[in-house]
Amino acid sequence: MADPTYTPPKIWTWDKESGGRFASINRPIAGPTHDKELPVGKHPFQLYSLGTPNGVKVTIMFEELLAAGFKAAEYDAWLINIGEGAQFSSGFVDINPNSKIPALMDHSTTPPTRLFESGSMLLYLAEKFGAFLPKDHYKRTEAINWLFWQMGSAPFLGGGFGHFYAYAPEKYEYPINRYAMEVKRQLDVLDRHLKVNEYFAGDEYSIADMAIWPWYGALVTGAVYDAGEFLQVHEYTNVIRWMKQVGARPGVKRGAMVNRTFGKPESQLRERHDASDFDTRTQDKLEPQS
Ligand SMILES: N[C@@H](CCC(=O)N[C@@H](CS)C(=O)NCC(=O)O)C(=O)O
Repeated sequence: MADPTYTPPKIWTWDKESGGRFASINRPIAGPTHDKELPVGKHPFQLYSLGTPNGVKVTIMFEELLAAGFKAAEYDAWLINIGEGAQFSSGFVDINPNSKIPALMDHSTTPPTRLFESGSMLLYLAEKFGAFLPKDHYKRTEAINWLFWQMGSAPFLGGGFGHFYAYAPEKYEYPINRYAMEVKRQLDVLDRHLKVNEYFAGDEYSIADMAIWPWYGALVTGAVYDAGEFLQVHEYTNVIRWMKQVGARPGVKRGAMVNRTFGKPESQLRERHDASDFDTRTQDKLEPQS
């Protein structure tokens, strides 16, 4: 049991055995740990990712673009296993110096363009294809407001609440209280907005919905950190209405399957290199149960 009244030493030192779910991959230094080139497939976009909420934002955007008829949005989605440290390969760090999924290359430009940070990818793709970002000045600004809200807020949900409630080796009241309060405040922010707006940018579905849905949509289902009862997520009825509405979109359903390594085998398309992979390469087809 760690000392609950820990007094920080004068100089912080790295405790490699600190415990917690991601202790083995967390380091206080950046840069690659090993040399490895990343594979490059046949499509203009090469995504290196995993089916976590941050990864799913981008696969939803690609599937929505393809569903809307933008054939130039074809992409290969390669699996990056962050539990095994694949985000620290030299090839990955060349794209994302921050060593976090998702990382994306656009090979349709000369030279190719690197992208890191899921919000940057959503904005880049929306501008490139002229889609899912309203044209109207006020709605466009509102979509970008909420896109940046998500980027700034989700770390309190994941890195704050999720870390201390679900992943830390021991439970402490102070950080769990602090972050439960913040996450409930965030849910109330969303709930009040969605009470008077169909989507985040008003009546237009946009990249803001794609950014927020994988985190806060999942949270109100109770699936995230198994915290539905603790946070009383059923109270946020407007978020639940929006979560169901967005979740019913075919592009969202497909995007949520890509690079997914957990859940029902038929919901996992661990790598996507062709649209037909949804029919032929889900985990139930690749590894049929006997
Ligand atoms: N702000 C980043 C967050 C990305 C992020 O936190 N990715 C996590 C998985 S959800 C990751 O790759 N973690 C691996 C690590 O921290 O080593 C984004 O939205 O792209």
